[in-house]
Amino acid sequence: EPGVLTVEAKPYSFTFPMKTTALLVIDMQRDFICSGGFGEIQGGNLKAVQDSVAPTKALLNACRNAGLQIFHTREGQVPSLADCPSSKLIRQSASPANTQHLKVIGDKGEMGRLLVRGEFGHDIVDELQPLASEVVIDKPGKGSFWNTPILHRLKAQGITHLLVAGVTTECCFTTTIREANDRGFECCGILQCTAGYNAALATASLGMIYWSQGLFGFVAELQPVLD
Ligand code: TIU
Repeated sequence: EPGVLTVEAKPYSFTFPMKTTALLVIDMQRDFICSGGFGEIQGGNLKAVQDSVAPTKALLNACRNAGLQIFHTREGQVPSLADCPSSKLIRQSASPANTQHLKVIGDKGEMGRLLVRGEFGHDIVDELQPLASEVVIDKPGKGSFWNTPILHRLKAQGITHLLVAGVTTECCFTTTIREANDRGFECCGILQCTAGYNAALATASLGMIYWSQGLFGFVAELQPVLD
């Protein structure tokens, strides 16, 4: 069928119509990837996530060249933190229950206030900056669908299938795939284009996506998708 592609994937090959497939790039923000950002301050190992930038750039270029629609997300709060649920703030704040984190959401870091919209650290890394024609979704939570317009934006464009990239695998990447799967989108995560701060959890998270004949979707390697 013209315009319909099939790539090798787990648990079995992933077939997607180019016209109704979007690339979704999750949270490739300085705060998660650069030193001195939120992720590193929280104890994140940056090497793996930094290594995912170049493959993600290759995927982004290929999808742009193929005319796919591109969606980017950014995790962050409004400056007042009014959209940050206490459950999120408390467990990442300097409370007696938390002796691990020295700085928390909204505190001033080297790249501005951590995970706050409008700050330098909140924005997407230089290599993956969105084009003016691409959609950017600002999300207050880990998933991309809670408290954002992404469902409506995807529906407005007739999107049925998602190629998913971004960080971190164990957090926002898989949360978003689970949310998207429940809303009827066929999702395929791209292995080399996602990474986490905890390798064991990242691997387990990817395994869970395609476990049991694709519980939440598919996982493909980058090269077959580029080909
Ligand atoms: N984007 C994303 O995954 N946000 C996180 O908070 N990740 C962590 O691993 N903490």
